Amino acid sequence: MSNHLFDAIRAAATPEAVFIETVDGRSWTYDDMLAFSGRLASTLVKLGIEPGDRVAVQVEKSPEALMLYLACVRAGAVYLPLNTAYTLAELDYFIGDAEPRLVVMTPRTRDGILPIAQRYGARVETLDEAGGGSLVELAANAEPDFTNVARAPDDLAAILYTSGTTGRSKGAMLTHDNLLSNARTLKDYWRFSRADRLIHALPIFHTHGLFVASNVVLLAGASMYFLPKFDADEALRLMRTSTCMMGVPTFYVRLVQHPGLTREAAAAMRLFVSGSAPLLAETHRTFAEKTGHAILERYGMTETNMNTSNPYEGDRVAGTVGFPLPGVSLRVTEPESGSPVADGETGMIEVKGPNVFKGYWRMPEKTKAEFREDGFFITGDLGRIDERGYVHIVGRGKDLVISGGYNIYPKEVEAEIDLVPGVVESAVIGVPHPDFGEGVTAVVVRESGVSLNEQAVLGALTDRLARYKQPKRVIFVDDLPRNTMGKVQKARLREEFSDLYSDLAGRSK
Ligand code: MLC
Ligand code: AMP
Repeated sequence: MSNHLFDAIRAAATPEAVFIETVDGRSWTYDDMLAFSGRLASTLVKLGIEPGDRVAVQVEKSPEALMLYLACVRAGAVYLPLNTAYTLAELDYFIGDAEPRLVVMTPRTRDGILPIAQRYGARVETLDEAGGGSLVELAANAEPDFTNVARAPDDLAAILYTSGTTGRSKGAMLTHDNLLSNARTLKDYWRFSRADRLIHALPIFHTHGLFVASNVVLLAGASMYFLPKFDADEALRLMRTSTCMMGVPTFYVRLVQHPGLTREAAAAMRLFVSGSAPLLAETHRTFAEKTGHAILERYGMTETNMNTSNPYEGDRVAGTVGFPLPGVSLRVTEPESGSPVADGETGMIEVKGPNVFKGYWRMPEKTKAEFREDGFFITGDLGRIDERGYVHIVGRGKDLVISGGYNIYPKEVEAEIDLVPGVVESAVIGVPHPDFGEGVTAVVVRESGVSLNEQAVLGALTDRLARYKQPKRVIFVDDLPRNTMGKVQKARLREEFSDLYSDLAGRSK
């Protein structure tokens, strides 16, 4: 029986070749991966997981966690990874919305999540960063030879939540073919082969680290160093025995500030990829001066996987995201009407192709609103295509902050701040931050006579919002600037506070 995504992964696997090495010296071959993901898949079936059931996973990064994703694919389940920074309040929403049959968490967070999972009828198992936990104990006695559950190209492989500009987060439904077609395209476009070793320092609960990095390695039969998190010293050390790295711009900002980044240090490397947020042209240039490597920037999103990429051979132009990938149609339109803009003009980026998701989980109206009649997905990113065909992202039509590659929707943060006693209203903006690209910043109006300070506002958010969503600074003002329609003028606030973090320049890690 055919399992669309996993059949391709299995076909690319060389049994004895190394698949993952960790910095603490553990190592997994492709054979190990097949056996362990088989044991886990057998366990999932024994636990009653049926095709289409969601398996929610909030665990620290480990090879075992990645194999749990593969086990879900093999068992026909829908993998639902959750950022480890999410608070219990946030998890309550995700678990309630997705209704997973199983929730896998770290032993450390079990007590907090257990009542939430039980409330929604989900079973609970654990997995820790060292590869232990109740799920692994169950798997120890399970059968490694697993007959994969049949899955067609259009069947769901994963749901990844992305925050919404209005209201609650939306679960992007990704099919087997969304993931497979995109990973195949990237493997070829970026020339991945068995000879490659990737420095994997991204989290594995978002598209970049989970699908782009891991699926490309798997389909190439390549190997990777798995780092628990990004660390510039460690990345530089591993560059001597690796060939590629994929990262968010913060990785590159930190690397160019490191005295160890030299031509010699990067001599064994063939490719550095950046994405998830805009890479400053200055970072691109400095990196090239220091190493001789032009970082390859590409553009994607949770709903679409990767859409564009600078070329492997040819000019990798700083400040652009390159060309639409093979099989991906991209156009720039008038945001309201959807009609194409004149050549070279700025408008809404829309995409269509096998990479584009199936829709938002249980939100048919939201799904409909974000697609045009002819099937193009409206990304919310503003861009233009230059005379050479390179796509430039020039802004966002959506009110979104991207900090260190994580998306933060101001509305979600504003809603929490507005609940703090003494707050009249708030506006959350992103302003330039030397390390994270943009720093989440709250501009708050407080009730007259109330002695509310920055610490009190931040303290009230601790248990409500993931750490990366919490403002780095809270500024108090008498009034928020508004236009004649009464809408808060965030552009004015962004300009007024544009230097807020400039004193941190040169001090990032
Ligand atoms: C950590 N912190 C952040 C943060 N990451 N704050 C804002 N933005 C972030 N991204 C908090 C920490 O909790 C900590 O809080 C403080 O900031 C300093 O932490 P740090 O030690 O400097 O952070 P570090 O652990 O080094 O993490 C920074 C990072 C990491 C950039 C390496 O955030 C990261 O790996 N980001 C990658 C995100 C990603 O994978 N995005 C892809 C999404 S998919 P305290 O408590 O100390 O104050 C996508 C589609 C596509 O976008 O196209 O790819
Ligand atoms: P996410 O919802 O986390 O998948 O984030 C997707 C968003 O990240 C896109 O809609 C873009 O706004 C942004 N993004 C991704 N890659 C790039 C890039 N190379 N340059 C600028 N923005 C990017």
